[in-house]
Amino acid sequence: MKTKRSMDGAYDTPDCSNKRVSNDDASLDDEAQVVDFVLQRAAWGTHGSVSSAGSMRRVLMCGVSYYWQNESIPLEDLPECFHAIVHKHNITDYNSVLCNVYEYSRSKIAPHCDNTALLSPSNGTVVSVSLAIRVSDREKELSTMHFSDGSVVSLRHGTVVKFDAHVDARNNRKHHIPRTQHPRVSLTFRCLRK
Ligand SMILES: O=C(O)CCC(=O)C(=O)O
Ligand SMILES: [Mn+2]
Repeated sequence: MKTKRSMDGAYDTPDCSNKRVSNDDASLDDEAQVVDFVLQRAAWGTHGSVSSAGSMRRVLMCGVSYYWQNESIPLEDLPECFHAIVHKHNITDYNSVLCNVYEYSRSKIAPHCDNTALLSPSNGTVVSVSLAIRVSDREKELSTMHFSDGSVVSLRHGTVVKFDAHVDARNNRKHHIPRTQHPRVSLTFRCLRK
């Protein structure tokens, strides 16, 4: 994978170059298997001339496509480990999973409201599950999520953030992730209009 030149011309140092936590898939727990699955398939997101490379974040789209035009993996083709995580966190009523890979210290997401035009009008719930890419980072703060009302959520392995994107859009409450302390994957579940 290519690294990106920063404004001053220096290369950003990868915190994680697609590190597998083990070479033996059978020995991985469900979360490590999901991380591995996402790392192997994620790519820069493209939306017209917009690329997620600008924020050093790869994406993997599953189910109904949300925003990014990348090819999407049908939900029924996801491995059992995905469903185990969904079950563990009791996540229901979704038809779209956008996986974000924050593998560089500069990996981030700029302040935004989610694209509510794409969401089901009657269900604006967004659920984000954080996973540490490295098993050795599971006890650490991986990153922080900031909301424009001043609230800050510490993102750790297993942290679930839930918000209603319709309510947030009405209140112009934006969220952003300024930087990555330790490589993280987020699984973001949405119910999109069909
Ligand atoms: O990575 C996260 O936890 C949130 C990602 C996000 O805000 C988004 O995909 O719109
Ligand atoms: Mn968002």
